[in-house]
Amino acid sequence: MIPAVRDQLFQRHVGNPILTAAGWPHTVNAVFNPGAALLPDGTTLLLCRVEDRRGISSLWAARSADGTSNWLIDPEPALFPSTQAHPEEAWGVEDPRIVWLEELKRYAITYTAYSPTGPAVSLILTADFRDYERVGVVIPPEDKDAALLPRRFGGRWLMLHRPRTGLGSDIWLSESPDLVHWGRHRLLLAARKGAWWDANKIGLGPPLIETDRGWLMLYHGMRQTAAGCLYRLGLALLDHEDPGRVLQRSDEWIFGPHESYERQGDVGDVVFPCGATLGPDGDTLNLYYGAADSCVALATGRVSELLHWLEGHCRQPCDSASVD
Ligand code: BMA
Repeated sequence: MIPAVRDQLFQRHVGNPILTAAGWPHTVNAVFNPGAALLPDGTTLLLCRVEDRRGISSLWAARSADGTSNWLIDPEPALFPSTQAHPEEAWGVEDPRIVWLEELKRYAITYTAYSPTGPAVSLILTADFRDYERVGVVIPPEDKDAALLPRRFGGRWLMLHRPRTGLGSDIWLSESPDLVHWGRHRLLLAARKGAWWDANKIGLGPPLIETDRGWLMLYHGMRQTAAGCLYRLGLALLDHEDPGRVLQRSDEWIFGPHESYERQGDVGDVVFPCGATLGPDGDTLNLYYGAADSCVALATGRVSELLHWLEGHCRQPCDSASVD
C-alpha cells in the first residue's frame, strides 16, 4: 500500500512493535502508552503501562541503550496501584508523561489514577527512577492526559491536562505555585465538532517540545465513527513566553493507524503517544506510542519538518478555543 504523504512526517521503526506482552518477562495482557525519558548516561527509559490479566495497569520501566532494542525490564514495577493508601488507584495507574524539572532536579511523572470515582491526574517525582516521592492526586476526576512544562512561568508551574466537562473533552492549562495546589484553570485547545478528525475528544500526546518558535504540541484527536473510535495525531504550537497562547493548530492529522499492529488489538485503530525523546542533533524526534492499546511502537520524525509543515497547514490566526 502506498503510504499517505502526511504519514511521511514520521517513519515507523522497522522493528515495530518494539515491546509486546509476548516479550514481557511475566504474563500480562498488554504493554502500551509509555512515557519516555533520556537518562544522563544516554539510556532511553520507557515507563510502560502494563495491563495485567485482571485489567489493572501498573507502570514498569524498560531501558535500552539505543532506544530501539535490547530492552531490559526492571524486576519490580516503578508504580503499582496502592489500593489501601491510594483508593483513587483502585483500577490502576495509566498513561504516564515524564518531564525533567531542572529546578527540583527531579523527573515529574503525571499519570492517570483510575478508580470507581473516575480517572484523575496524579503526580509522582523521582530523581533516578529507583525511588519515588508521591505527591498524589493533583487534579480530581474526570481528568487525564496531563504533563507539566519543565520550568516556571512568572513564578508558577504550568500543567496541560484534559478534563471532561459539560462541553466535551478538551485540553486545559492550569497553574501552581508548588506543584500541589492548582488553579487559574482555563481552556487551551478545544475539540472540533462534526466531521473533523479531532471532533469528539482531544488530549495531549507527549510532553511539549521546546523549539525556537515556541512549544510544539502533538495531540491526539478521537473521532467517533460507525466502526468505533479512531485515534490520530495533530500538531499545535504554543507561544514560547506565554504557553497559554495558541499560535498555530494543524487542520489535518499527521499520523494515524495504518499498520496491522495499530489497526488490530484490544482497542483497534489507536496510535497513542505519551513520550518522546530528542536525538543528539536536537531535531530528531523519537515518538513512542501505544498501538491498538496492545503494544509499544516507535516512529521517528524531525522537529524542523513538523514546524515547517505546521506553518503551511493551519488557519491563521489560530483561534485557541475554536470549536467549529
Ligand atoms: C484513552 C485512554 C488511553 C487509551 C485510549 C484508546 O481514553 O484511556 O489509555 O489508549 O483511550 O483506548
